[in-house]
Amino acid sequence: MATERTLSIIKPDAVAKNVIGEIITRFEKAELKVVAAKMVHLSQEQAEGFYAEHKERPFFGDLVSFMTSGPVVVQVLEGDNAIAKNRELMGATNPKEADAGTIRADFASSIDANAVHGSDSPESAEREVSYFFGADEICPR
Ligand code: RTP
Ligand code: MG
Repeated sequence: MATERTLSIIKPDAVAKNVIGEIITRFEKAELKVVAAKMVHLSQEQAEGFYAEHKERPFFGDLVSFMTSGPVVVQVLEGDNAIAKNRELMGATNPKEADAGTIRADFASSIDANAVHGSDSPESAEREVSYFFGADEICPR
């Protein structure tokens, strides 16, 4: 299986609930390694640019205002099949539909405040990792 990198964001609701460590533990137990990490309070411009693919969607304004409502933890996770593995650990976008034991089932409160983001394809992973991190900020392990 191919080693991949994916971008993870622990969203403002999960940071506010003080479950950063519990979420990172899920990644580590699944053999995903943190190879880059930072905490940031996104500006409107950063959040709009990050979610540009959704800019015509009716929920775009709510998404940007939620993502700028407090600090987030942005990380690059590395491991076998990291992109799909992270999406499995996260669970469905709407926590009401997320499988038991997933991060969103356990920590998310709504479809907006849904605890985590994860890249959804190799193309978005590449774009999203370089959106937040320069090559010199990633530490292969
Ligand atoms: P994310 O990008 O944050 O990892 O979430 P996702 O792939 O599971 O979902 P996506 O379709 O990319 O949507 C991005 C975020 O927008 C909010 N959303 N609201 N009200 C709605 O119908 C709706 N649909 C999406 C969610 O907060 C979702 O995480
Ligand atoms: Mg998405």
